[in-house]
Amino acid sequence: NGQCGNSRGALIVLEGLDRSGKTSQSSRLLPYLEGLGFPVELWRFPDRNTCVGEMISSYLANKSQLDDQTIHLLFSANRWEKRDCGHYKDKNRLAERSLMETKLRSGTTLIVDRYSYSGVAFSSAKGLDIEWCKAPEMGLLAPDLVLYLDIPPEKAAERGGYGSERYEQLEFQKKVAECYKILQDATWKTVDACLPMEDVERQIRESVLDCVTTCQKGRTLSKLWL
Ligand code: 2DT
Repeated sequence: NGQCGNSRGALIVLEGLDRSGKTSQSSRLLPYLEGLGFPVELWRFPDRNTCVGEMISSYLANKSQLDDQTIHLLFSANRWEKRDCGHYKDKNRLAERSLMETKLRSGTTLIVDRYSYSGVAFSSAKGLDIEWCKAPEMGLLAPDLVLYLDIPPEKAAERGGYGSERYEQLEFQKKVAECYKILQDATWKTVDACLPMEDVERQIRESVLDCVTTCQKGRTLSKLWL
């Protein structure tokens, strides 16, 4: 199971606007991969269960105010704290690998609902410089596959409406969509999120199986934006 560096898990990220179906699709993907016998975990960002995550959650619920730079860095810190492991391999040595990296190298595939692309897209949609937004993400693990659930902002808004959290507004989501477009790279697979759920699911499964197989064969784990 992944000893000697072979057969690592894949880092798979789902991105898209609010109401694009990321959360439904990622929770359907989990039992599918488990059923095929792959070790797999479902993660999401922000992870609201840490101290940093609580600050983010309170900001999103409009219970606290933070300036745009500060909240951006908190979102990023929330990814770094999950990357880092904070425990010791033995008494005298810091673990050499992060929590995320350890999982991947031991063969576990991670399905991640939002990642650095959300971080950059949402903050740069507020007007922050995109390079400034990317900087704190540098050195985090780069996904092997980014599934972008593509939906026109107007369509997303029609889907059961938005909640009451910050950012859940059509005009802002339009800006976020523009910023996402700038971030696309070779690891992205765009899926038409307006298709029926089963069709979206089929496309996702296909790309994910492909990716998991490539990673098992030893695709190099790389770092973001270096
Ligand atoms: P959820 O509704 O998916 O919990 O997202 N966001 C998210 C950012 O602005 N920066 C980030 O780095 C991340 C991960 C997107 C909560 C909101 O937080 C935004 C929607």
